[in-house]
Amino acid sequence: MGAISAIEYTQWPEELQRRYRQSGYWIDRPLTDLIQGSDSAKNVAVICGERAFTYADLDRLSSHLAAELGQRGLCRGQTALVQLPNIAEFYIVFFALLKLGVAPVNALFSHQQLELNAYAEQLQPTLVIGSARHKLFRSADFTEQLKKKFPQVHVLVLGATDYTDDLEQCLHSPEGHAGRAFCSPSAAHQVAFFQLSGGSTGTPKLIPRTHNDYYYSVRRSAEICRLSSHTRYLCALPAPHNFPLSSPGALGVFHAGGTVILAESTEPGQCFALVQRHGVTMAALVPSAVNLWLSAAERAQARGEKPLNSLQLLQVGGANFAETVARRVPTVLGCRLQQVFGMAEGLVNYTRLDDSDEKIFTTQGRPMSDGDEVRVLDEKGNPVTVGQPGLLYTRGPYTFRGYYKAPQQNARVFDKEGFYCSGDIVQQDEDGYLRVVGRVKDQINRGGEKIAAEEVENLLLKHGDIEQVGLIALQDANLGEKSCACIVTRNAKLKPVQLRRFLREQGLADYKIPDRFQFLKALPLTAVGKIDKVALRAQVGRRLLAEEAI
Ligand code: OOB
Repeated sequence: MGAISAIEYTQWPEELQRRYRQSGYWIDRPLTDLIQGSDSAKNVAVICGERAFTYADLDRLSSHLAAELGQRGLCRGQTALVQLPNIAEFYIVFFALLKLGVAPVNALFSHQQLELNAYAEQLQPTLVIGSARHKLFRSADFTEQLKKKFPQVHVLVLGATDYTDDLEQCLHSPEGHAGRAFCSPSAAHQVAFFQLSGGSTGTPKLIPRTHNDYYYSVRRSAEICRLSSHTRYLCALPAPHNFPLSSPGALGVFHAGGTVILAESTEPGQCFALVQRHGVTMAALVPSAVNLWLSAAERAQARGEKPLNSLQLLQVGGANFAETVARRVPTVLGCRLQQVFGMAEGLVNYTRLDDSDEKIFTTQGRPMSDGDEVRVLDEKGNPVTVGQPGLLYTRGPYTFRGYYKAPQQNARVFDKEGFYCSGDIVQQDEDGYLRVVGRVKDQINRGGEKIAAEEVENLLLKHGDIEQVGLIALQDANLGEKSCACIVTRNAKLKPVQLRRFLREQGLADYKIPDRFQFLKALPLTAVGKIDKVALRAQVGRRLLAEEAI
């Protein structure tokens, strides 16, 4: 038997806990309730390729897996590292672990060794679940290395490998102990799982999410988006991300008894076919994917096709969404638009379905809950006047109170009253709607995928030829932003291709590899000797303009 103890995390102060319960935000129920409602047992919960899973299937398969894992000694209070693509097993594993009280972190499928190792170091997992579709799990090397570091770890891989147990077998092994008692979910006020932070620091941080806080955000999001058992939701963004998981995402759809249709990516060809085939009513996209959908829809219309006929609502969030593009959504895609400005740390803002066009096209929505406290402050910490830009601070019934085991970072991003500073610069109008107008965090938002500048800079600094490096964002017509590594080198012959290889060899996810390298004689510094990113961006911007003019 493993540890029964609960995972330590920063809790809300008692007074707020009381308030959140009294207001009905926290209902002290586990997230496993989401798939156990008796009304929807026969409804289809997930469609994945040619496979369909009812709620009863999700419940049975996740119980089965939980029992199987329980047999192997996994138990409440332990943690797991999971990496699966957008497939039904993602949800089966998620609920199995919740039933066992084992708290997973669900890594993105694009993550590589470096990210997985960083999560494992922080969590010390007892279980690792991967997919043989990912190169890390196709051979024994990575798991052997994990087992050396964490001798207690069990590894399960989906898809046949010859070196470890198959997840599929665990799901479908004889029903022998499905009815046997196994550990129960962690208490509702305890950690259910960990969300991934986009981050701005050297190592990616983990966000503890409790049953109480997450379940509330799911219920409230489903209500705002008016989900029902007729909702057919396309999950095309990476399933673990907070947007397609809970805003209202797949969990919101499960709460309403609707159907989630899984897509491997947001690529329009594949998605349009799924929308048409399954009568999708709602989808969630990042702005860069919206551009591709708009072009593809126009091409389809020119051919006299209407692939998106069933689509009623398109949610867009994760990165800056240009107003001009927002205005094209209803006319070109023939559906309503909802802007979503959220974060894995908690706070999610939505435009409401019955808002005026102006609000929907020009703002990123308002907080979902009356319990959300939002402050827009200037650099000295004073509130700005309505409509003026300032830093976003927030606390509330589903906004976390601290990254996992990261006291230094927590001291930086929380104020004395427990408000979290998201690093976004926003304007709030008289109705409480927010516009995201900039950010102070050292992060690149590459089509909704967040890159912490410091993480990539630290890796590049390990290269013997590099003296100084600063990673900055460059505007990009397709992705919104791309990353550019500005480098001072002692080797005039150093080439971008060598640096890209150097980063890949360290196991860095592809989306974090700089799109561009700019070699400079020196980097501008601030008065305290840090790299002046504002000046650097301006300098590189001027240079690129000059190059284009040639
Ligand atoms: C979502 O979550 P994360 O954790 O990947 O990223 C959060 C950050 C925000 O702090 C902000 O910088 C940016 O992403 N962001 C937006 C935005 N939505 C997120 N920037 C401009 N406009 C927006 N609409 O990205 C996320 C989580 C839940 C729902 C939606 C998005």
